[in-house]
Amino acid sequence: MFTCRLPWWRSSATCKLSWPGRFLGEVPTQQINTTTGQRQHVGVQEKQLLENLEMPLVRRGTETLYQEQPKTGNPYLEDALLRSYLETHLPPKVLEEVNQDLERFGNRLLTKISPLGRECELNPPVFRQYDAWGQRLDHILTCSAWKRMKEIAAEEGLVAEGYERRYSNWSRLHQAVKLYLFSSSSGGFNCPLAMTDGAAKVIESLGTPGCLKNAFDHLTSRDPKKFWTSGQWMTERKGGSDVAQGTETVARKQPDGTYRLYGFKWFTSAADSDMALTLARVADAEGRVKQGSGGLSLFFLKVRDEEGKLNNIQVQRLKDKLGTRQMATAELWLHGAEAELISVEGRGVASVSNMLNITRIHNVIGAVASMRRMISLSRDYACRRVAFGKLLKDHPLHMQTIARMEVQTRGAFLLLMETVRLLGLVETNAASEGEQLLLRLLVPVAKLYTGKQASAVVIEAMESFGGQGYMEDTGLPAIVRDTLVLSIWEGTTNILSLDVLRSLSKSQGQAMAVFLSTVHKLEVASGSVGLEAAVGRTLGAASSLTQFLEVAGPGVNMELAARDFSYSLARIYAGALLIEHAARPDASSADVLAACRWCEQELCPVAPALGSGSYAAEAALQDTALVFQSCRL
Ligand code: UCC
Repeated sequence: MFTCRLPWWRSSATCKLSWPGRFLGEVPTQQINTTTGQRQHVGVQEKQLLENLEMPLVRRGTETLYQEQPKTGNPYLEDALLRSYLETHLPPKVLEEVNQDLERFGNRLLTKISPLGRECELNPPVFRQYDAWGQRLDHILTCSAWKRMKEIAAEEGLVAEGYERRYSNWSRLHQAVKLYLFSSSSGGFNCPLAMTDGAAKVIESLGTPGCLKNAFDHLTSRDPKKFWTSGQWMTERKGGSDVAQGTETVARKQPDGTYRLYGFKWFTSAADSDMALTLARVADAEGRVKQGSGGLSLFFLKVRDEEGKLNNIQVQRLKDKLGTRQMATAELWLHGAEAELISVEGRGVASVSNMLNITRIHNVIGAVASMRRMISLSRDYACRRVAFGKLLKDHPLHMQTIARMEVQTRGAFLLLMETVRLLGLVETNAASEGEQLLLRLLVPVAKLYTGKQASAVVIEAMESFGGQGYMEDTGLPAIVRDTLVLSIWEGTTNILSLDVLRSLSKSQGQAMAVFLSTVHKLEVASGSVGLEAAVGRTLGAASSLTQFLEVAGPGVNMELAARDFSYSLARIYAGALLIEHAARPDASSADVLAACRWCEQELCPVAPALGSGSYAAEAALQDTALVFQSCRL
């Protein structure tokens, strides 16, 4: 029989315990029975926790796993990074008010909103197409908790906050933080809010023309009776990503100047919304339409009339999705839906991109919120669950795993805050040209990177609960399912990587110059104790990126490099933000550790891959061969 003789393998008669906030040192251990009858070594501090498990079998009725469920408190008060970020950046007067509002909101989330969110998950929308007598109904029935979420969203100003601008450029940040706290308790209602915010943004960008004033007032209302949500109907059968080629819907002009839309929308999220923005091709007098991006225009429509009758729209069916099941996503036929043209004809994609950039920021909010939620639960569980004679939190490997998730979440969080900070500046005309370009660049970078991070983190976090993480009634699988969509909708990772290239080429390299000069401001932090190496690695990665751009000539297929290039931007910029946060005089040791750990990873993956020829034309041929030759001998 093989016997391992390595010193770390031997069991110890004592264990080290650290309780939240204090170190208990070495404590005597004793043996105790658990539900499974195993005798485990535990410290006296854990005895209390395990007493329930000592209950005689006869009193237990059925043999079940018996433990307290993981719990979290006020999500605002428990989020040290969020609070320190706000304390660092908000002017004192704004901080005072925002702090009060967030503490109150955190309590509301904990006591009232979270249970509603769970109710939404358990009562997904139902589609009733016909009544008993064969009459077409097309009713999408949503539960009372979903309806209540809409009222709460209005009361809390979850969209309004961003447009009232009572804190000037900081209002967007305040709004984003509320949405971040709301997101994982919202029962999927964050999705309609994303599109509602995006629609308000489009209307505002158009100068809030008279015909859209009423809609704007509804979208940004704090009155639950008046508040509207909006859909964003972009996806058709031929194109989710390739909107320019895939959009078949035709708009026919009416004598009164309005339009009627004819087509089929394949994927319309929050189909119970009050209004929608959608793309269509305007037909000329002969019924011809222009193909491609230049043939697309943007339209506004109301989904129902005052009596609740659908606007010449038929619901074909609800989508059977992996997640976000709380929210109705439908296939819709437009049989002459009345609509108003709201963009310049042929400028539909450019106009709707204002909406896309906002919904992509919401996507980042959702990603960071899911990670934070799962880590909070995982951390709490680690303080309750005993395995191999001690709490999970006393297993270094377990804590290493959670710490890695924490580092990822912190990087993502600061990327989100930075994006929203820039958005606030741009919207209040306080941004420099460089900051405007940086915002345009960071939105796709943050969306694509955090979407992927969130998927990885929530799956890892699910595993930290063992088999319980896989159990539907814990609520954990729902969080995982809802997170997995974040790298898909609002533009997949590759589409967003190409958008990063679009933003760089449109600015003719200026955006890249601003990016690099912003990262180089880090040099001031290089004197901060404990951060020297992190600063060195981040600046080194920025140099590698610069070199990559210098040598990336005709031999490099930038499309092939787009994803690694975007990841490099995300990692370098998040590294810079983590270092900046850790270099504050009142930074915590966790802030410093997180910055250092983040910067230990490969910060510029595009550089080594260039060296190995991954972006050469032959590499593309090799990739194709690898994929297709793998299916035959
Ligand atoms: O899935 C959907 C709804 C789900 C619910 C969402 C809720 C989210 C909640 C999160 C909370 C948890 S709706 C469907 C989502 N679909 C997409 O995101 C589409 C993905 N595809 C793309 O993004 C493509 O890149 C396209 C469609 C934008 C490519 O279109 P084109 O027409 O081929 O692209 P062009 O020709 O390059 O761009 C046309 C114009 C250009 O401006 P000009 O003409 O002035 O040069 C571009 O610079 O549009 C401009 N443009 C942009 N401008 C394109 N994209 C952008 C942008 N992002 N920002 C600014």
